[in-house]
Amino acid sequence: MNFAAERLEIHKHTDYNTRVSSAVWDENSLAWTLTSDDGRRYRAQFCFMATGHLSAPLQPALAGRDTFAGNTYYTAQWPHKGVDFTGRRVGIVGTGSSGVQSIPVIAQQAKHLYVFQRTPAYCMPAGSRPVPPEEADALKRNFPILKEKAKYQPALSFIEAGEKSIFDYSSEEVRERLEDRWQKGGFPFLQAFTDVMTDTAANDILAEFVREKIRERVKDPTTAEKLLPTTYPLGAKRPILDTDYFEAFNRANVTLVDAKDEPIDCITPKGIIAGGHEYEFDDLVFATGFDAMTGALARIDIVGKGGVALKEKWAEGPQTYLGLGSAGFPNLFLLNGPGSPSVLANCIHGAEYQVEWLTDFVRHLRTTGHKTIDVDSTAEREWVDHVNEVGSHTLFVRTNSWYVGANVPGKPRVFLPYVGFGNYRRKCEETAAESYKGFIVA
Ligand code: NA7
Repeated sequence: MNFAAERLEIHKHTDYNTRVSSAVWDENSLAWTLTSDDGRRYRAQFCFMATGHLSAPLQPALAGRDTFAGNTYYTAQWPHKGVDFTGRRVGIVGTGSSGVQSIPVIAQQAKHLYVFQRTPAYCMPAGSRPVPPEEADALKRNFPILKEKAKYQPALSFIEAGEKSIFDYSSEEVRERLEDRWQKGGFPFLQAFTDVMTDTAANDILAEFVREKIRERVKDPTTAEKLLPTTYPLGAKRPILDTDYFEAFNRANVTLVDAKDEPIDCITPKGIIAGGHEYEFDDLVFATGFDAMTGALARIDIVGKGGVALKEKWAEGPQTYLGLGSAGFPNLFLLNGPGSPSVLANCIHGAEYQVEWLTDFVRHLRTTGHKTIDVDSTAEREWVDHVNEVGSHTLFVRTNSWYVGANVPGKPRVFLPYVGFGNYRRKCEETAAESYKGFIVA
């Protein structure tokens, strides 16, 4: 990135242990003052908030949470040296991606593993495998072509997305198509047809396919039944890729504690009481998720023009233009921010596109002799409405998930990402072509 290279002094301040606690805009010097936990202060003309969309871990609101006398681990803050569960009794709360991916691994080591499930998960096989060198070489050679082809794809991904409705195929063709994608593993299964995330009837067909697979994978029919997701559409909570998740429940040392029969009452020094029964263990793992998309920004006191705090401005939900900036917070840019495709697209390539776009914008600012970039509040309001309008046609908004902030008590229910990278890129291109319409350059 040329912009970073031009500003090499940035690297002088690189410190991996620095946690920024506040960022305050100074209207006189037209710069941000950043303060870190250790009291050091930094001045910056521009702030790029690459703070992550799933980087603010949540502690679950469970009675007695901090009374457990054994070791407590959060999947989001896993000890870098690793944890050895050999010979230990372990309890794990949460069966989202982190739980699903930890459970089979912990089960292999632990003496006994108790899995506390509140909502069963739809999982698709990850299909992870060693890639033979010649295949890896071919992929590397083709990478620029694949990247070019993906540019206007809805998820900015290399996946060959289906181009027709599921109802354009016979049931045999649907089955064949799904089975083929299932065997290959990964997200292509979800993208076999155009209407899986917009039409409940289409979604139901894939959801039932996944439930059939769960019934095949889990030997005990009662346990299998408890693991079946039935209360929400497939993909409306973040879809999960698994390796041997359901097979873990075939092991004698794994017990599923399902909230339908045994909701968690509280945590105790010895373990967890669920449905009136106390499950005792040595180690407790929380795989309970994140304050997604806005959590990391909310944990920094960001104060913009006129002393307005970002937290106040976003009290009813995030307001951004293109997910890149928010009116009243000049020269502060969001990467993979709310209101941008972010988590619904390839996040790495999405952020790369935003960095390049913003770099061009900052270069434009400099060449035109200006100092600040702010967002026009009308453009912002229209963009927020557009994000909601597009989201309202999908099944995402009908489900309680972190996509809508439903996993954080008190968080306003707002659909956070923007659906459709292709349209987003076109809108960003138009904006730049029209002298950055919707932004205020001064
Ligand atoms: P997720 O996907 O938010 O999953 C959190 C899990 O924890 C989920 O099963 C929750 O159940 C469960 N949970 C949360 N709080 C509680 C309480 N109080 N009691 C019982 N169970 C609870 O987080 P992950 O870390 O797995 O994954 C986050 C993202 O990282 C993921 O989407 C990928 O994009 C990568 P619930 O479903 O709310 O009933």
